[in-house]
Amino acid sequence: MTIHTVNTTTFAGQRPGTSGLRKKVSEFQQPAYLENFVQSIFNTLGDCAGQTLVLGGDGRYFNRHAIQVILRMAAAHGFARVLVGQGGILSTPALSCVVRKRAASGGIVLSASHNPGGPDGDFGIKYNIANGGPAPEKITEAIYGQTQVLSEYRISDAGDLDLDTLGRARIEQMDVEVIDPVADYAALMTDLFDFAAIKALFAGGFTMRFDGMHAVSGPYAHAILEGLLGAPRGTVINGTPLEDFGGHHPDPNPVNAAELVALMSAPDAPDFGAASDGDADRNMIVGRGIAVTPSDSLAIIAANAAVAPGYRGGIKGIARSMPTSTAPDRVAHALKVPCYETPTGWKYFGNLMDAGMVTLCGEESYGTGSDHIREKDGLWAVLFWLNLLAASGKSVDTLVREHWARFGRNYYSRHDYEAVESSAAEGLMAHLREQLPALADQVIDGYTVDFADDFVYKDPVDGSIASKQGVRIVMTDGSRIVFRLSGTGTEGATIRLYLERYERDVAMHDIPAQEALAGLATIADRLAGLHQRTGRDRPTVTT
Ligand code: VG1
Ligand code: CO
Repeated sequence: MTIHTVNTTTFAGQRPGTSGLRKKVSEFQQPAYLENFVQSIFNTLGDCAGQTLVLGGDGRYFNRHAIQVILRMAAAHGFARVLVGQGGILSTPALSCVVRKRAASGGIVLSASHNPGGPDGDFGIKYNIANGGPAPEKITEAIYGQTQVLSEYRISDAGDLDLDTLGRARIEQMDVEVIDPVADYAALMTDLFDFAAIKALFAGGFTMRFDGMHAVSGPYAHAILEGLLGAPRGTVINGTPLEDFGGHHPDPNPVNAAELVALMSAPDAPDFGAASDGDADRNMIVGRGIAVTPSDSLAIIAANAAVAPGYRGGIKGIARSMPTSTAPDRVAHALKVPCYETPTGWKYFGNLMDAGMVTLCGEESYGTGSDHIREKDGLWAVLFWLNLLAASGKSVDTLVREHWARFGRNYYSRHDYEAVESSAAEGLMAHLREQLPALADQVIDGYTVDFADDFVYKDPVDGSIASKQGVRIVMTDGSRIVFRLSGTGTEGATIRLYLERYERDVAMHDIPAQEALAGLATIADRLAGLHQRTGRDRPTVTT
């Protein structure tokens, strides 16, 4: 085995987005593309002598190849040890868990999460720091800086490692340990939730479907739901990870998981339905005839946190991304704990959790989690709901309705305009920004604008500033219109429009969401010139 220094030239566009670098597989397959980015991570980290790295991914196409390359480069960079998930598999939350439990210096997650996989799909890579969470912007920007200047990378010429057999091996001076991807994570879940109560629930005939969407959550769901909790076999569907996710979009929402939603509306629907995304950090919660919005799910978890043993002592605070509905704010107010509003992306929650300022975090994009790790966690949210269902004896529908009756309902929807021409999307955002100073106090279709701005976040822990995080138009009754551009897409630009309207009156809690939000959607279109600028007469995806 020899370590080689290979000359390389830079690639444009290797700037990490909302959650790491995501590109078409074909772009990653260019010679040195992956190597350059990995070397840029290592250059940013500096000397790694004596350190442990955790490595794994969601099993999509290119995952195995990337693992082998990164192992050879880590050996050349002087890491003492790499822990790699068996088969190259580690869900994003499991990787976060392993980094923390094994006191590693960081981890590399290989995933493009909810983006499609396969040779024509997407691939992604992300660095997580020692707290187990995504690297903050100052690190991702430093990595990007390296991608623009590096001229060589270092790699061992060692052969491929057997990733499928648990055990230890060596590459150069570096130890490699192939670990069970599920064990550490499953043990953590048993600490947090009342497994005995959930087990009794299943033993009593409670029925559930968990849709793994042929992504990485399958092995975790099989082991925990059907294994430890005794749910009947068949509870987990699409539970075998496939390199192309069976050709589906591993993005759990009522559009992509339409089959599950249909099943949950059928006369013989199971009691509970759930789904998870490509890398198992997102969750969708469905009851009989009702899909719970992620914002409501966070609020309901917060209001009932004490039912789970891991949260019996209460929660310290909540954080939500800015576009997420304000439903959790009302719960925080009632619990007399703070609620923080952060930019989109889990990396902004890390400091708040590390400082002990918040326990629960969530995003409208089907991401929910807590300070048990530093990533959002799909199965964690599902287990929380199971714990709540077991403890309350109530249905999902009843729990949601009782929550609305107590706190009011935040009608909420996101409209995505995908693969719009980039210049049209930039033009739309610029046009909105120009109007912001003049919007306050204007009365539009019966709504009075309270304030309108481009969201700026000042991290209360380290004082760092993130600006241009989304245009928001907030009405005096709390209704909101938010526009931002996606930072995870790989084709053109994706415009996200988020709509929210608060309704206190229980008699008004049964309006279909799109109907309740139609007035705000019309205002949004008029202000942004959405349809005219994009040439689209409706969103690509409405959730
Ligand atoms: C989207 C979501 C955001 C989430 C991010 C990563 O980002 O809106 O809330 O944190 O995906 O999720 P964007 O920039 O496309 O809106 V995951 O599960 O893809 O890692
Ligand atoms: Co994900």
